[in-house]
Amino acid sequence: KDERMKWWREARFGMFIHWGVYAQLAGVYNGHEQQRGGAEWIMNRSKIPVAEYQQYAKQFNPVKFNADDWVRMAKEAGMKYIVITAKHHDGFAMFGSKASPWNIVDATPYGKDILKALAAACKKQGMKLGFYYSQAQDWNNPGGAAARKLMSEGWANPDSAKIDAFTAAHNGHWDAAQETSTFAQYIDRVAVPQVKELLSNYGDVAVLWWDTPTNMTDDAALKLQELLKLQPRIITNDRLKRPNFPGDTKTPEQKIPGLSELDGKDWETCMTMNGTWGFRTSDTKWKSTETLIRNLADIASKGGNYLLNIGPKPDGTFPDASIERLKEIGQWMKVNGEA
Ligand code: FUL
Repeated sequence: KDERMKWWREARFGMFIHWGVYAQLAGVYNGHEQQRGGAEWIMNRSKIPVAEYQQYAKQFNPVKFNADDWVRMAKEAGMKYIVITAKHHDGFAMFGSKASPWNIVDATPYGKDILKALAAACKKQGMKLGFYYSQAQDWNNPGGAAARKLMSEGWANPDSAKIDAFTAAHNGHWDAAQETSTFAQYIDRVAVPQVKELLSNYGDVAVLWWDTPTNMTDDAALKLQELLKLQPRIITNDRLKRPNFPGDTKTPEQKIPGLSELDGKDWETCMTMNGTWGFRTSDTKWKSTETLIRNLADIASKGGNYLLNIGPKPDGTFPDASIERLKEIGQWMKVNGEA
């Protein structure tokens, strides 16, 4: 394990990327600002019906996406690995998938596999690439889980009372289309085959980043964990299923542990640059470069890794404020970072 963990322990700094159809909405649904939560949660927060949400994919056409640029920006900032959302909770696969038509190749005018391009650019530039995969929550593929976030917590459809009651009675779902399969069927038909695709079709995969184990069973977790054998050197986190699937790394979110909280296990703090993981037009509360550098130094001095997030725009480019901060961090790293 030590040999396998070596590069990760030395890396210290990585780029998280949250990108999907939600970038197209950018925190606004039917003219209403999403209330609370990251913009990648808008389908759930605003209780957007499945058929309606899927229409946004028809607008998703990131023609300015350039994988080489992304990897270069990460590299110049001193980052040693990238973890991108292969599929977030909205169930949208950013890769070509035979397991579900709800993917970037089959459902968008763009029609190309983002992960293929990114994997090629990473290989060329010597950058490690990992995949975030929301194994349990999936609001579009039938049978996927949905965390219970009630409409009373924010704006939703005008007939919210009805959906609220439905949501409460249906395990967090708000649309009957979400319930045409069971969770076990969703695991077998979507999650297992997609993780197999991710671990087979993109060369070396450095990290598998599971998230939100809502409704996970041991049976489902074992099936997914088994697939990791396809990439014997892969590193995985502690979010597959709690508490009995600890993985390799702990994942403090938006916070840096104090010295007394450290227990000798490997850890990685993931953090946003503003207040959202997915792109949101109205979120302009950017942390200063100085704050970001202080966070990195604090984390590195305590033996952790810093996974700093970018929420690309729907056209495929990074927000200007993110680019600016990456550049400034890079300048500091040139003088102060380890080689
Ligand atoms: C959370 C998710 O629900 C957020 O959307 C984001 O992906 C964050 C890194 O993990 O649990």
